[in-house]
Amino acid sequence: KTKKISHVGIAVKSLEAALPLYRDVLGMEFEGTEEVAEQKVRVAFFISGESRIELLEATSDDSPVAKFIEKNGEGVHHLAYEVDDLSAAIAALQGQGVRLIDTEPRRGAHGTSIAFLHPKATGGVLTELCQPGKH
Ligand code: CMX
Repeated sequence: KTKKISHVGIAVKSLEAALPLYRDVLGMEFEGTEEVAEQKVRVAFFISGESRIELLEATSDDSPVAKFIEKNGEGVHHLAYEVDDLSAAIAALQGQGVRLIDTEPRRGAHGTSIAFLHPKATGGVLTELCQPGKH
């Protein structure tokens, strides 16, 4: 069972170029950046009230984020929902025959444990499940 939206992921060409909009124009609290090497991305988190925005920048040409921007341009990349027990959530989805990108939890930003559902199984919305503080 999903809880709240953990964050909205937005693909950008440059974190530095996007930073002033989120921090200064929209007035969000900038939490800093982190490289998630396995995902070939660098991310920046912003807090907006009780919600989080994650900006994603590719760190290589074969990054999923680079491919996304090449195809669609910059924009909303994924929605992440928080769950209490990611392994149980993955097992439940598999039990319902849902196509997954990750059948095992893997490391996301901020020491979270994450798994992506395939956008073909979710009406074109790349969907992430996220368990805080697991990895
Ligand atoms: N939203 C919606 N659809 C997407 C998408 C996205 N963000 N990314 C890819 N797709 C679509 C593609 O348009 C493509 O559709 P068509 O077949 O109709 O052309 C299809 O999914 C397959 O995409 P692809 O790039 O051709 O195939 P890949 O398997 O190489 O990659 C995907 C697709 C979704 C598996 C890959 O983008 C992925 O693994 N994403 C999850 C990992 C990720 O994005 N990590 C960054 C975030 C890290 C974090 O939050 O910590």
